[in-house]
Amino acid sequence: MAPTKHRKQSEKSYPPRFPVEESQAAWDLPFPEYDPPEYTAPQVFEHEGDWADPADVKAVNRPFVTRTDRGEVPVRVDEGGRPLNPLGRTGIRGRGLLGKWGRNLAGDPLVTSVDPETGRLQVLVIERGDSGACALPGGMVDEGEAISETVARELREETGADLCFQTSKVLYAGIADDPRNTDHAWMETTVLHQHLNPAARAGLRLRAGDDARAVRWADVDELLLGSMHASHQGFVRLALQELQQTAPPN
Ligand code: RP5
Repeated sequence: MAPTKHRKQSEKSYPPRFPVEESQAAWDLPFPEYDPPEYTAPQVFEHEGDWADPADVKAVNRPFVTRTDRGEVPVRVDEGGRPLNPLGRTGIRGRGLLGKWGRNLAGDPLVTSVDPETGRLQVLVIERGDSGACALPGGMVDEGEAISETVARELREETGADLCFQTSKVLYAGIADDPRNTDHAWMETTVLHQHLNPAARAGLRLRAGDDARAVRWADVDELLLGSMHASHQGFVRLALQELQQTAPPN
């Protein structure tokens, strides 16, 4: 999935990104004029030792790695020891709103089912409290948490739905094209997919909570896909392919 948002979009609190075209993004390519602003949100410094890393990157004692098709591989670091975004320049240095240097791990539940009234395929989405964007009800991995636990917990907290993901299909695992990404901090997510039959769908008691302003079943159409947060549009397209390759959904 080609990243675009993390070079062209930002959170409201971010300074404007230094303009970077896709052709200028790779760290190997010389770009002497590249002079992006440095930004780490105040709340990141306030939560040092809690969900955020120390301000001094040298005090971090884990290896900086990224998930690829070949498994986890080390990422490059700059002259100050700061990890470099594997997708290249983003137009902002520092960590922005992200707590961890390097990758920030998240999990996303992708729950589909068919609308019993219209017969259309739908996906369970939330309206995010921060940006108002339509999104999968995902969130950050807590220390020591298995990904299936993160996905089930985030789904429960944000939508009220209680599902088990221990045997769910991993639809995607890797970097997310998130508007919070910077040169030195980025989101990496694992997406677990579950398709519900009519009885399982009818048994859910939906109620928006935590970071979600609203929760709903949304028809999977271009209008929805074009408005989704981060890489979520791509994830729903992967789920569609998956469903088309298996039995037609019911
Ligand atoms: C996205 O941000 C991930 O795919 C996940 O849905 C989400 C995690 O961030 P928060 O919802 O916790 O802000 O990149």
